[in-house]
Amino acid sequence: MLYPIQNEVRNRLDLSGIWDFRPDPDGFGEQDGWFNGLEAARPIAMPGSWNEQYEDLFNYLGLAWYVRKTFVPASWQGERVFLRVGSANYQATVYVNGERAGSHEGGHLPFAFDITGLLRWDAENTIAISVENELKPTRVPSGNIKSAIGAFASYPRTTFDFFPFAGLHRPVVLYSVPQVAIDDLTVVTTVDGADGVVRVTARLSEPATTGGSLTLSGGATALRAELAFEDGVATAEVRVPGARLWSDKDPYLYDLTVQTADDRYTLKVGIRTIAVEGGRILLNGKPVQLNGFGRHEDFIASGKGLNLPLMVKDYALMRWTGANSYRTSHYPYSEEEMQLADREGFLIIDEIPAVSLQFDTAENIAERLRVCLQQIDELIARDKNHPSVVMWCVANEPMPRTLDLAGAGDSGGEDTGEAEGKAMLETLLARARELDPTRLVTIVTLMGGPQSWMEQCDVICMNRYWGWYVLGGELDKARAALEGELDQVWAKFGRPIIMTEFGADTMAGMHGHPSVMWTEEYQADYIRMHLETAAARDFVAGMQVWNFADFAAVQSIMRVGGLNMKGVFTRTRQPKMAAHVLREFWVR
Ligand code: GCB
Repeated sequence: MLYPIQNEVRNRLDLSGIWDFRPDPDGFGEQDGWFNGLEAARPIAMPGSWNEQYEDLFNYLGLAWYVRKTFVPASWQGERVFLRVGSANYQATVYVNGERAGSHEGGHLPFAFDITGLLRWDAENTIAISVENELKPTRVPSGNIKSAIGAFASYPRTTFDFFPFAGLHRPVVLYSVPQVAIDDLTVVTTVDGADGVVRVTARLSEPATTGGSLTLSGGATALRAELAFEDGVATAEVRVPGARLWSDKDPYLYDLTVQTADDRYTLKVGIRTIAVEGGRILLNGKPVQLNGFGRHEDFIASGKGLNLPLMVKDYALMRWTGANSYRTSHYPYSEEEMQLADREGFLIIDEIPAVSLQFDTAENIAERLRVCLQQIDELIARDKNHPSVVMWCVANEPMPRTLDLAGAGDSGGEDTGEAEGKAMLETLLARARELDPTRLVTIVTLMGGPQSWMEQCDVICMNRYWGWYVLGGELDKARAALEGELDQVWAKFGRPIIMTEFGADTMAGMHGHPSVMWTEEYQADYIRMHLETAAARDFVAGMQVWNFADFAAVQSIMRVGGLNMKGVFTRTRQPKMAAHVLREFWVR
């Protein structure tokens, strides 16, 4: 799943802009031929969530249609043309000139269909995409589940704590490639003394036996190797003497160009290694701390739609706090985000949309397992060449049927679904490892969940809310509980721990002395307490505050104004006091 690029042999036409739009709550669109054009259409921005663009569509999650017309440049004739959707949440069907081109299930990941045979070269083409985001128990993530546990009795009825934004969230593009194209590239880097070793596997769209080459360039370096394709696959290696390694401090990128008889593709490559040793995470053989955030793709008006100015600003704000890392909680972020992370030197925990997995009935579990495996396959295919991605996360807070919040994961003999959970989670971890043995894999665990679910993780990732959901207002007791749990988990597993979430809801502008819950002072004290606790423990390899910014959640008694307010920045990106605490600890 290569990112579409423009060069001398490949073309790309971005269809972002204002499209025609119409909700289809009764599902008549297909039989009434809405793919040919919409009557009574309203304008909508693509990319963008429809929920934030129209007040009457705020809670609408049913079927809706996007339509626009476009010419395809005549110079593309003779090439293969694809229509690619960056992300459609949740289920989408694409039509070109009235013909069905294909369907895709699952948000946050790209998909493409070969539409060469459906195109008109002498007239405008009608592109239609129907999308729906109904909340269903078998979807990932799930909704409308009766047995959902937790404090999130909410409207809409999600099992997760963020707004279920719907629509075309990332650009729809047309792109063309030569008949025999470079279909896929896998780049693996290792370090040998002062040398970097870059191993490239290239796959063609046809099982051809042919020649090609690769060039790695950067600074004074320009290294070349031959590619001998057999059955459409070739592997070659280049050794880079005195390589400039990629890191969070020096995110140096080389240009890798692969050339075949007809095609050419250029990719940014960072030479780096990632490993675990005892309680440390090693980047290029040296201990590294992952300091930063859990985040969301979320903003006023754009919803979960790609918002490039916001993205650049958020990186600048994260840098201002001294952060060098984040997790793509709770779904894959845009490809543009990952490119920026490579360039800016952020260490990414890359997560599939498996948030709050439930272990209810065997049929539901099996169906979700199928979807999760597809999401792992698609995510790794998309992101495997990003140096910034250091870890795959296959689930956030899988949910046992009952929770032991006061203890550390001993539910007292009840049937928690621990066995079913373990079987499914270990299948997911194994899949990620099999597809990419070069990165770390993990599950982000829930407070009070079974510790046996951590057993196969390279790094133990813990979301903990001591001092908020448990022992709220009692930071001294919370500190003792946190210390006790961290030390116990370290003693048991002997692996690095990242606190992937800890946070306190905070109403910007609310103050208190003494500090009480919801005030800026309380959040600042809470975060300071966590960072001090971590600093005293070498095995804590990362601290990611929940959350970078306030974000849209579902309506419930837990979420003032429908917002989760655990951001250290407000939704409009103004710092709360806690952001300055982060600077004290992280800016070096
Ligand atoms: C969690 C979830 C996250 C929530 C957060 C909270 O554990 O992983 O999605 O938003 O808690 O604020 O409750």
